[in-house]
Amino acid sequence: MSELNRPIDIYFFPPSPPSRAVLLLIRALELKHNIITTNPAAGENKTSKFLKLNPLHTIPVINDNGFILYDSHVILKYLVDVYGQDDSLYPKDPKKGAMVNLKLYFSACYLFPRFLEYHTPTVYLGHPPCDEAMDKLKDVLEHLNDFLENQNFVAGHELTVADFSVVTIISTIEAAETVNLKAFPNIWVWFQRTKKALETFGYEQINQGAQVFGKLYKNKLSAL
Ligand SMILES: N[C@@H](CCC(=O)N[C@@H](CS)C(=O)NCC(=O)O)C(=O)O
Repeated sequence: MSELNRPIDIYFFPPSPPSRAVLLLIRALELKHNIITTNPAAGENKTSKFLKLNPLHTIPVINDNGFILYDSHVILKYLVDVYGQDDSLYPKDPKKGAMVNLKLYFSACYLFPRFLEYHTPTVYLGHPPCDEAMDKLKDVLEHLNDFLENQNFVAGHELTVADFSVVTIISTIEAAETVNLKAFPNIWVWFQRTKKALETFGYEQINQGAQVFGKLYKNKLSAL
């Protein structure tokens, strides 16, 4: 439950990986919440009301008793800092915390942008997929695969918020069938392990949005 005992508002859209990462954490921390469905494709992120919350017009956004925050990676850390029963999902130890940051920034600056660069021209503009964007996506997956050599989760041996961020992107790639994830064996094993670890937080239900995105992408592709 939030500090003032009011539910946290989350502006969310199911196909959006960063939205799902935050909702999964809200469920994992058992926080009372209201889901405010906000569809960017329908311009719901560009209303003057929404732009007051987030001038960058992205989802997810949270409103925690008047404290407004956007960017999923920032929200993930904030929620554990404020509401975590312990610091396991985002360790307070500076070095362990830095390892989580490293992978959150990897997700924010490399994995998600390359995911978007490959998929969105097809989904939103009906353009054919671009080979160069695929090479860049595979390159970032190679790095993720290397990070996962000899460790169970993306930031080390324990599940952290970095896994929440990365798994919602990887599951969307799987649903869109853009890359054969089994060709990245460490990612594949980690993916199965992480889904299992997140099962009790409603992973399957929350992550149905990945299938929605996957279907949309495949429909656009077959219409080309
Ligand atoms: N760095 C942001 C990225 C969020 C983001 O790009 N969200 C997409 C949906 S997946 C969005 O809202 N796009 C609409 C727009 O950019 O106008 C985060 O992690 O929250």
